[in-house]
Amino acid sequence: YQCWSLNNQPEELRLSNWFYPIFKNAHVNLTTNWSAPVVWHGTYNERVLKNYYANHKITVGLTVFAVGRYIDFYLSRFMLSADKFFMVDQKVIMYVMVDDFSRMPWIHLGPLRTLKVFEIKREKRWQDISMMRMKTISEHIADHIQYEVDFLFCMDVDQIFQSKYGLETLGESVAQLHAYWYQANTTMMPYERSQLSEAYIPVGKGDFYYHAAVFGGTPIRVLNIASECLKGIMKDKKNNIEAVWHDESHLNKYFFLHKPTKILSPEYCWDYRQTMTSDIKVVKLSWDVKDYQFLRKAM
Ligand code: 2GW
Ligand code: MN
Repeated sequence: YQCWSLNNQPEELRLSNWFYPIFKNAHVNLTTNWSAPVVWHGTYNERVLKNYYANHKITVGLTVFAVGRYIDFYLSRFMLSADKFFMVDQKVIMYVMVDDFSRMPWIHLGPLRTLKVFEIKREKRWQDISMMRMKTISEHIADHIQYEVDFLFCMDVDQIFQSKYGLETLGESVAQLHAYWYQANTTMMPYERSQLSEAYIPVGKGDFYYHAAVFGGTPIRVLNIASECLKGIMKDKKNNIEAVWHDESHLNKYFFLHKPTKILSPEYCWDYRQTMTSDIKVVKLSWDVKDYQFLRKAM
């Protein structure tokens, strides 16, 4: 099959070496029309990746936010599962942003894992808790994260790692296919459709619907993603409009304008409430439950 040479991938990591579409499935794309790999379980060679990174030591960052009840409900499960499955045998720095240090769970992480906890102020509206993550992420990358890691992931806290989430996911800019929309036609996707919003994508345009629960890349690219999204969010605020899916709408606009260099299959952020199709071989990360009764109780 074709040998793709990937922008910014070292020679040894050309697709022909680590990415092999042995898993042929008529329903799913293995590469995009701009030649970015769509990583499914079975399309990558773990041994090749491991050997390569044995000689090219890296550190991977992971940002996660927990504000209010989300600290008590989700944070431990997220962190403990990440400790076990996220970038096994690689150096990891978890950046945890909470609105209350005193409720930070006391968690022992394995070797090769470091924890940095930051206190952030709590936004009043939940939409802002979600959207303003883009501001905090930008500030922290500019301040220190860019000097500390080679790759960075930004994730929602309401999810649990289920199996190895590894080196195959690394890239310059990485986007996550949304579990609900990966088989849909772009006209159906819940992009922002108002021209008044910075997140506007016209009907008939768009590539995929990406899930904002996971995005990543090199720190400089993630800084660009987050600061561009924040720009859109703030411009919308000035114009008194809010995109239908908040930061996710702006992220989709960003990846529409700046195509991701790697895309992760829905196995990398699966919702078990969805019917499992034969496409889904191994779930790496799954949505946690939403206990609205508990989560909505005032603090
Ligand atoms: C969010 C919604 C309603 C009530 C509370 C919160 C909330 C969110 C909160 O009380 N505390 C908190 O820490 N958060 C953070 O924001 C947390 O990191 C969480 O994972 C993230 C996004 O909120 P979440 O996960 O409840 O929203 P989802 O699962 O519907 O997320 C998708 O849509 C969001 C925008 O509406 C974001 O784009 C998100 O990235 C998407 O996955
Ligand atoms: Mn979520």
